[in-house]
Amino acid sequence: MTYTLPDLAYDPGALEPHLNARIVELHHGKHHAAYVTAANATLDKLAEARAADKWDTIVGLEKSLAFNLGGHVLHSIYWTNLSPNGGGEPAGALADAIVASFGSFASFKAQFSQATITAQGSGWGLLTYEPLGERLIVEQLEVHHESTVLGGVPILAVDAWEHAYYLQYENRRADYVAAIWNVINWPDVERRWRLAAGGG
Ligand code: MN3
Repeated sequence: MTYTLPDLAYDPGALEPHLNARIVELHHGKHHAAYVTAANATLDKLAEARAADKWDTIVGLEKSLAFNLGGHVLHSIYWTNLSPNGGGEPAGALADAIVASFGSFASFKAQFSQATITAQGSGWGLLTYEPLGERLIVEQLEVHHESTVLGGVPILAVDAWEHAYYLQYENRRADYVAAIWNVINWPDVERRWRLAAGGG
């Protein structure tokens, strides 16, 4: 099995003015694509190691898989979490679940924004369904795969790496995060939450 780069459901310029076309083109076509290629290459190298019973590279290969496949998973969520028709607030059962876990939508939004804005170096803000406690949590993910709660399912993922915003927002990550709320695809977040909470 090999991983493939999913197509965007919208034109790269469709998220403007909140996220400009060149950022989306490079981020999807170069950065995300590179994680897909590297994940597949790492799986090939692991197959070679198994076949030859040569395990001297296993530490590096497993780290590489976590980084690159983690990147592919996260970006696949990120692109579908965004929509030219997005913004506003979630409705219905997801809205109720957010209130149950965070007190209010405003409290959730403040926590998620701060987690994303203050991620040190390269990281992500995540809204994650945590199945053991059957609740929603915010995570401040480091790189693609560190400081995460095992078993949690991300339903909203916002990339805070500089390549996600620097061409448009330069050092103003807080402005990028403020703008991204205008294109959040809440129906997609709700769909992911229903699948995760239902065990799908
Ligand atoms: Mn990225």
